Amino acid sequence: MKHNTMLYSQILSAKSKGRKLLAILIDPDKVATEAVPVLAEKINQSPATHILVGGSSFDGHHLDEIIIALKKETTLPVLLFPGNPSQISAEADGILFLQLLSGRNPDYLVEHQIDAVPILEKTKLEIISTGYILIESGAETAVERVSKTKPLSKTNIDYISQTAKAGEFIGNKLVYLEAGSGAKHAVSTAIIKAVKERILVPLIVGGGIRSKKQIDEAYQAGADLVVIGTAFENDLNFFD
Ligand code: 1GP
Repeated sequence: MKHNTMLYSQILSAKSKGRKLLAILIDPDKVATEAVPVLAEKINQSPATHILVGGSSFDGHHLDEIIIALKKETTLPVLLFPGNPSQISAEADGILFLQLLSGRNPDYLVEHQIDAVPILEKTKLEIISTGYILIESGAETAVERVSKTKPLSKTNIDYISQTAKAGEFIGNKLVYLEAGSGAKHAVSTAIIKAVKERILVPLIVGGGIRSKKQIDEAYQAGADLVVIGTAFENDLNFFD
């Protein structure tokens, strides 16, 4: 099956025009299908440009239903943000095909990716190779627990940007700096700046961002796309 290709071009075009992107993350473990219409209405009223769907330990059980329900109510592109290969749905538009570059667990560097191939080959999902870098954020996060990997030290900024650049050299089309969902501290602007200066591909930043001010600071520092999960989950009027 031929895979879609439009979403990445749109991200590149937004980056070249300096148009900042915003993704709302939906963790299907925390959302019932019946709740989607209200959620989607709020998403439509927000400045979001993308919807990410996924979670660290979700088993994929009602993923298709959630995405079908979302697509009924909103025209925003839906990108999978999977914690494992069971979180693949042909109903989405694309997938962040993640490689956990900060960790040294082969499952999350290559094994899950190989397992995902036969599933992805049956879909048209746009596959966007994404270097995923977990940064220390003050407490253990679900990504750390589930992947059994350590985040990168937030003080070794040069090593973080070196890791991001390695992702780009490997062929990652996006780099995602992740503090972890509900993180105590978001990725610092110093880290975002250093990574931005070193890479050419678009930069995603997420984890622990709780205010509009923090979103703006991440953009100012160089994030092309900011991800908001918990703050919106806790307050559907977050963007009002
Ligand atoms: C998590 O980066 C995302 O993978 C979003 O994090 O839930 O803290 O917004 P929050």
